[in-house]
Parts: sequence; C-alpha cells; structure tokens
Amino acid sequence: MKKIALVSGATAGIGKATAEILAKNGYNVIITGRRNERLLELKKEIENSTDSKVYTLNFDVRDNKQVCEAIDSLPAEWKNIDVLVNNAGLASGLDPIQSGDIEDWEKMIDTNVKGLLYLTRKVSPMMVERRSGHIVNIDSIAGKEVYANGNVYCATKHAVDALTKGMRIDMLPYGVKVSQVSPGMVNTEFSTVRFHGDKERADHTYDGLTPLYAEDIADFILYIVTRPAHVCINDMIVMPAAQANSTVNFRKK
Ligand code: NDP
Ligand code: 8X3
Repeated sequence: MKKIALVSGATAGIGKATAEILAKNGYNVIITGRRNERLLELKKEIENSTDSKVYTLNFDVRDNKQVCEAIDSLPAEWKNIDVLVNNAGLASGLDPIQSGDIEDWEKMIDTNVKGLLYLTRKVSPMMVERRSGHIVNIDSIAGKEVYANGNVYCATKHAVDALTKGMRIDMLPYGVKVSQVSPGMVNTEFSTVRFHGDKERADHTYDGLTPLYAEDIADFILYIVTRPAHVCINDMIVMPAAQANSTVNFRKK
C-alpha cells in the first residue's frame, strides 16, 4: 500500500514541486491550497504521469474551521496521513517596522504561524494514535537570521524554527519524526506575492545570481522523508551557491 503525504500550499512553488516528486516516488498525495483550479490541474497532471492518486482539499490555512472541516472530509482510505509537509506560507511587504502595514503582518502571522499550527493540531493526533508519521515544516534562512525590513516575516519564520524544535520533543515518545528545511532564496511566486503582485520588482530579487528552484527543495524533502526509520534529519539549511547568508550575496554585474 502506498504511503500518503499531505502537502499544504501545493498550488505553486515548493509545495507543487514537492507533491510532484513525492507522487513520482510512490506516495499518494493530498494537495491543498486556496486556488482550486490549480489543484485540479495538478491532480490531472500527476495522475496522468504517475501511478499515484491525488486528493484535493481547497481551504485557507488561516481559518481553523476550514482546516478541521477539510481534514474531517477525507475519505477513510485517505485518513492515514504518513507525511505532513507544512509548506503554505508567504511574505507580504518589505517595509521598516515604523511604516509596516498591519494587514501584511496579520496575513503573515495568520498563515505562517497559526495556519501551520491549525493543520498540525488536526493531523498530528492521528499520527500519535498510529505511533508513526513525519512532519516536515518549511522554515527559511529568515528563521535563523534577520535582515532589513524583514522584521515580521523573519519573526514568523523564527516561530516556525521554535515550533519545529518544540514539536519534535512532544512527538518523540510516539515515534513521529519532525524535521524542517530552511532555504535561502528560491525562485517561486514568493517574491511576486511579497511585492503584492509586482512581478517586475520581484524578478530583480534574483538579478545577477542563480537562485534555488522549487525542485531543489522538493528533492531535499523527498530525501528527508525517505531516511530509514531510525534516522531523523532535524534541519537542513540550503542556500544558493551565490548566497552566503540572509544579507551577503554575490551578484555578477
Ligand atoms: P509560492 O508563493 O510559490 O507558494 C506559496 C503556496 O502557499 C501557494 O501554494 C499558496 O497557495 C499557499 N498559501 C499561501 N497562503 C495560503 C493560505 N492562506 N491558505 C492556504 N494556502 C496558502 O511560495 P514558495 O513556494 O516559495 O513558498 C512556500 C514556503 O516556502 C513558504 O512557507 C515560504 O515562507 C517558504 N520559503 C520560501 C523561500 C523562497 O525564497 N521562495 C525561501 C525560504 C522559505 P494559494 O495561494 O493557492 O492558497
Ligand atoms: C524566504 C527567503 O531571504 O527572502 O524565506 O527571507 S528570504
């Protein structure tokens, strides 16, 4: 019987690439996100190109009622989730604290911290009951370091870093592994979302350097979840070769 992985935020970027690579490697996948047409497209694409099955759940991770109803609606054969990838997340805005937009802050805190918590709270008891499972949180280099104007986004990712560590302790007696990946710059829709749809500004983020791609991160997630039962990768910090840390990049002129 195939294992089941639930990937939050699978309509784009890292989540989409993760659903694709897990399906190619023998997982049935539950894909989630707010843009239902993209979920349906991805389901078609995966089911046409692999022998894995896809189940779509269309909800907003910021709404605990929607999260609970979505997970409760899973048919019995989809309920035994082996892997939960807490990937849905975003940056919104890049402003100094004194002029930051409160709506941007709430969006980031509600998605990156509370959304991750809601989904974990709903799925982890089933893993605990079965004494098996693996949760992979998508953190960031922004969860390790802080950069100018990154204030609230960095705070949410520092929270993810703390939650991964705390969850690992809580899950330990039940054989549920908790890991995270902490990437530097990955070229996805992330920067376009951060700059409120300004794609041209977003594209400049990667001027003069080769960023990571969603497929690079998906590959690490596959590696993490396919280690032997006695091995847990706690954290993987992954950067583009041209990025030393949050603030130091090498850009070709
Ligand atoms: P994308 O913008 O390409 O994808 C983000 C995904 O999250 C989309 O599928 C989106 O789906 C989903 N999402 C956002 N908000 C919600 C919500 N409220 N409810 C449900 N789903 C939501 O960005 P990335 O792939 O880059 O981002 C994925 C994760 O990786 C994030 O947690 C991000 O912080 C992290 N990360 C990204 C880095 C980067 O440089 N790109 C580096 C380090 C970490 P939809 O809009 O359809 O709901
Ligand atoms: C995304 C990476 O450096 O833009 O988490 O914060 S960064």
